[in-house]
Amino acid sequence: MTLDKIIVILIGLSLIAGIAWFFWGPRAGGFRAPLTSGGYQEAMVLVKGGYTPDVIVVQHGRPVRLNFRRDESAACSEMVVFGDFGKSARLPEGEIVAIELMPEKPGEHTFTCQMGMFRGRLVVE
Ligand SMILES: [Cu+2]
Repeated sequence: MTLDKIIVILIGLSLIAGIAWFFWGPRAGGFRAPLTSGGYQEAMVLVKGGYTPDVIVVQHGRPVRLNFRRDESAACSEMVVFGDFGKSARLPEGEIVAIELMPEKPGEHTFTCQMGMFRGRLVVE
């Protein structure tokens, strides 16, 4: 096999890998919480078989308010826990429960149901 054939094969493989990454790779982005009146970065999170959106992007140094609305009765999702912030809340079905956080520095924080089956991420930029 000559060098140019090897190069062609390598280019082909990297193209295939790029296409696979594009379709099946982790989704970049997430929901960017907009700044609302009062200076909060605010997002609604639907709780139903998981968290929607499950990735919420905020800026550090500004308060965050996440309004959870639980639309199911499964006991699994009854609590939401932000371990890194030492916060948790009960989510009565059909009610909007606000959780306020202050992300001081960039990083990633997971939030889960009390058993850790539902998972979401707060990405702080
Ligand atoms: Cu659970």
